[in-house]
Amino acid sequence: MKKTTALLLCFSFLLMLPSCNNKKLTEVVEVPLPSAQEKISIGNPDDVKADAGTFEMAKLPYSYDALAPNIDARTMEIHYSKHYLTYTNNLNKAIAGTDFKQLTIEEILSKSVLDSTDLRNNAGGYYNHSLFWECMGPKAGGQPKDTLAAAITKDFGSFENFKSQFKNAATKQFGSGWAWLIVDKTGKLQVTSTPNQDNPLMPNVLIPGTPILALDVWEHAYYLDYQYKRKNYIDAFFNIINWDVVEKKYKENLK
Ligand code: MN3
Repeated sequence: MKKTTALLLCFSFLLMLPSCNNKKLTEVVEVPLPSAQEKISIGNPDDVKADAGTFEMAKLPYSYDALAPNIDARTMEIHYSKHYLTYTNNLNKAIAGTDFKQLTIEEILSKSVLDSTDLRNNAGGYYNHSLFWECMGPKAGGQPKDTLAAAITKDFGSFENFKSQFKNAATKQFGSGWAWLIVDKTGKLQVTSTPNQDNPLMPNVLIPGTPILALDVWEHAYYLDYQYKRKNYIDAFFNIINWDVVEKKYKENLK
């Protein structure tokens, strides 16, 4: 009797095996694929807000995907909503309870920010990115017009000369940093570059002046799309420079 029960149990078990296998196979097939909503996770820059503090994030004047294919949407989203947000929050923390709270960002940068690495990096990061966003736009690129075009020709010989100097400065900036078009204290246009989050308003720089065009050459600005090919990113930047904004800034700095 016991033997019969054991045999029956074995037989039942064997019968169950194919059914288990089938169930497993069905489960594998039924793993849900990511929905369209999960694949597209690009947010809205207007939803990103810095913590309460003296300085607010400059509004991104276009959507994250507006500069594609020159700068992809994911890079723009991470850059604006993570890197720039962090600089803004850390700048506000660094100046909380100090006299710097009464000053403009330009005044902070031109004063002794160099004494504090924290303030130097975050005030620089805040100012540099705020200008960078503004200098770019969809349906932009081409060449400057009118007053700025004439000034570029006067100070660089030609637009092509300016372009090659600017690209050279951006390419040769070793490691992380920025390339700039600035108006120096005599009103002349110059190209320069700075490391890290330094900028030409700071008292330590080789060529001081007021920036009117900024290019971020930190790897976080281009690595997802361009990897090590910084040169291709710099070339693409020229397709999205908003020359109307750059000219407006140039005119504000005319003596
Ligand atoms: Mn950056």
